[in-house]
Amino acid sequence: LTDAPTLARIDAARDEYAKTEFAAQPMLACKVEGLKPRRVLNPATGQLVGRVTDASAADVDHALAAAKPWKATPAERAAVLNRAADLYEENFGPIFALLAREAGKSLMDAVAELREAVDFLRYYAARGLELKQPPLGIFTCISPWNFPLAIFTGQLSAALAAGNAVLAKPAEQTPLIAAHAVALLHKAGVPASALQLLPGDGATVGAKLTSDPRVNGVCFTGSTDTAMLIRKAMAKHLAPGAPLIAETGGLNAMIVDSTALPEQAVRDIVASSFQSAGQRCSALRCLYVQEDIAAHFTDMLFGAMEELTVGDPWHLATDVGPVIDEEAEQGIREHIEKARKEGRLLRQLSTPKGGHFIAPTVIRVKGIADMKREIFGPVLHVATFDADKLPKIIDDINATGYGLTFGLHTRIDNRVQELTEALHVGNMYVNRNQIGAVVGSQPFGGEGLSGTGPKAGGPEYLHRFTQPVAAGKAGKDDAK
Ligand code: TXE
Repeated sequence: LTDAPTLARIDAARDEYAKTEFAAQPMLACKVEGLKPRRVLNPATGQLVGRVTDASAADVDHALAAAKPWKATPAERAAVLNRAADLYEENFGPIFALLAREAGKSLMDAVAELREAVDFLRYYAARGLELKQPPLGIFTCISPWNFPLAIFTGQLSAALAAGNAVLAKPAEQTPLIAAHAVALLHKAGVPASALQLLPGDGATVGAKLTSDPRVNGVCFTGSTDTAMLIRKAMAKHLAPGAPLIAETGGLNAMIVDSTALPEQAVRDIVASSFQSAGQRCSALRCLYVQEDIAAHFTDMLFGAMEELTVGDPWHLATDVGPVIDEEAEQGIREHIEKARKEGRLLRQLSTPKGGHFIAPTVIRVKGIADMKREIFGPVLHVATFDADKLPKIIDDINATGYGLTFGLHTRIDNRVQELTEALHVGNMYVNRNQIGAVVGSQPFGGEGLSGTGPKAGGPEYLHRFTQPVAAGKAGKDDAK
């Protein structure tokens, strides 16, 4: 990341886009009505980033009527998506500024996210050339705010590469970056009827886009609760077998045993729990440290935490930015306060004033079974274990019902094998941080309450956006 040319581009973008006022509105293949514009604020400073006009109920209806699958050869579609990838790269400045100012991304996270979005465009463009089946028709893509460019782009580029028409609904918190991305995709040559943007509320715009019988499939990333609502709505209103491709939450654990290299494990834990202010579905939530090294190890961890800088991500020195909004901040604060009252708060850094900041925090738990829900912020829960209790820990992790990521720091070969076989998780990371995915080579996705599969950025993914080969098989994977 921190090579000289990238830093020079970051500097130029900061000079040019520090105060730019961005705008977003429904981008439809027909007349737009829209609601009254609302303000989008920077979660680190409370300052205005831009204004968005959300889609009205009539806009949603018109968009559904105007949507048309993308009539082009696979080679033509691939060329357009590759051109869009070039345009994303050329637009580093505004994209970077929007990721930092609208989504509160640190500079490092913003650069990595742009890279991932570009990778998705190029990867699905290439995979689309291999598809034998026709598109399903109209796909609704509903995305979250925590990767407002990468997940948004990943979903729609997969649906488009397969030839579908896309109705994209970005998260309420991050419509500006979504509008910027759609403008670039249109400029690259995606027809307006194949890609329409419908910013707006989940409960109205999102609900309509997942319960209208004209929709043939839904791609969703967000909370497990919302995925359940969508599944119910689809079962009631959409044609039988319409796929739901869902990527949801996680309750992710890591085990550090006494053979681990402590410096490396500490560095990886800090990144896994606190990078992106813990707002990653892959983030580490519950750490198990082997009892005989626990005292020394947690001291090292607290020492490493002290080096983190919490603040406005606009500055290169910032490691941990804000959480996304007031509601997120309050929910996490309540969780921390409860732990404080119960005497389980082990460490918390000091919190800067002004924005929606939560300072990195460590809370003691007996085990993952104490955690009832995903705490989507920079809060790490720590438990200790004796080696003979490993089978119980495995059972507890599996019993959460989630199955997204798992981290392991060990130098015992058998242990890797044993845990790989025993744990129901989508992505397991050994002796490294528990972060993310690499499009094409390390696909990402979970099991159980964490998602339906197939993994994003992997070879199977695009097939779910096409008509199934054998009638009657579709929908089998959606029964979760
Ligand atoms: O999610 P929602 P929120 C988890 C995380 C976080 C929690 C709540 O634990 O604290 O979810 O976040 C749209 N029909 N993750 O409230 O509500 C909504 O408008 C159709 C993990 O942001 O699921 C947005 O576009 N759509 C996660 C999208 O769903 C609806 C990332 C996600 O919002 C809808 C985000 C409805 N009825 C949150 N209701 C991850 N996997 O990384 C809402 N939406």
